[in-house]
Amino acid sequence: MAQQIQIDQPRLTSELATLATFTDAEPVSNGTPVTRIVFSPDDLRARAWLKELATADGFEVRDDAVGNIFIRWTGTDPDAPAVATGSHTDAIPHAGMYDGTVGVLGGLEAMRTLKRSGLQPRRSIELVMFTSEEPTRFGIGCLGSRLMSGTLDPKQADALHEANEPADTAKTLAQVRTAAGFTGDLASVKLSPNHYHAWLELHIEQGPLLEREGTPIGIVTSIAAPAGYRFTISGLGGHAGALLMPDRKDALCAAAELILAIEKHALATHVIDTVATVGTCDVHPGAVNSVPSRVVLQLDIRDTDPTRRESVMQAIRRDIETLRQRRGVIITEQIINADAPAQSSPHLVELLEEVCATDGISPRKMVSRAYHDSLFMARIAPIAMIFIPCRNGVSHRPDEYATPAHTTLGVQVLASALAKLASE
Ligand code: HGY
Ligand code: MN
Ligand code: MN
Repeated sequence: MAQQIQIDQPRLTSELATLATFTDAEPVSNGTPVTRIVFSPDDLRARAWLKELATADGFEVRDDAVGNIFIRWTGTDPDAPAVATGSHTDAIPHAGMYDGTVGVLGGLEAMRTLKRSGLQPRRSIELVMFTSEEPTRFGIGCLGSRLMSGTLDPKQADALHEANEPADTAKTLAQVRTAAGFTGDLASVKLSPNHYHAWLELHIEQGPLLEREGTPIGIVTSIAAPAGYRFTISGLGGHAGALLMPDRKDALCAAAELILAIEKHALATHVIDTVATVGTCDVHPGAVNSVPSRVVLQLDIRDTDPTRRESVMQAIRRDIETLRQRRGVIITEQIINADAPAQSSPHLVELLEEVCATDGISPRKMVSRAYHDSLFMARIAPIAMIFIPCRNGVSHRPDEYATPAHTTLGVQVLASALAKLASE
């Protein structure tokens, strides 16, 4: 199959660049910054553009009640469970232009290439663009794939509030999605476990290993398990001049100790797979001459082993108890998500190895420390992921970069694998 697969690299590169223009991020000198928050005007423009491309290619296009987009090439056996691929096009603030988009536009290019090659797939091949893979707007990632796989209750999802807006003005997912035109019942998003025959996702590695080892293709064998928590630290506010130090219950000082305790306990496992990040810190009232009375921290903690991840949380909770007593502050914990890791299908891993061998590629098997929609698609289908290198392992930054050659090779492997799976 490989010899007939001619990926249109110039078109793919140009479409990635066009998709990157759907952003309101300020230009910078060292890269292409992209901010594309779910259901923002830029996100809606990107969705419309993608649908136009797919329609022009003669594929069937639909979206579901939460805005997941499905681009389908119907096979000769239309009732057989389809082979699916895809990723996301939403982007966190000041991110890069390759995270997710390589899997969406690469998937589209793989389907076009197979169609151009004259393939008549038995199984339909379907490209999915997921809604809200990033947690930016509603505080939890993978909204579209969680609902699709039945791992998020539809009513709970609709009641999610915008995580970074003041409580009294934050909109719910229900309000935002219906305003964007997605008015269906979220319960209809869920797919049955045998809806897809197989699921593949092409993505940049978002780490340094492939580039460091000079390997052009990674085959993901497992996806680390992410968990998210919100800590609210409540102390005693007051005048920065008049409130004397011994009388203070400074919420931000307590938060600072908690952040360092989180780092300490993540490092204490001495296992490279344990990672913990406090990515947001909201200080109230946030005035230079006012002692912080309340701080809200969001913790992102991940591990390939959920038991080890939980042991880190237990150690953090012990330090929280000490902090409460010593500083006289109140610290509450709210769980946002605590997901299980996902294992790739051995059959799909082997199939990707065969495709790489045929194409003369020596791939590397690896763990994905970033989460992806594949983490949840694993609940309803056999999965595997294809990684391509990204420069210096950088991601979620404007200088995120994948070369056209690596991107094209990733799409070529994806196209060959889709063709094989569609004839199974
Ligand atoms: O955070 C992640 O792992 C993904 O990029 N949303
Ligand atoms: Mn991301
Ligand atoms: Mn991603």
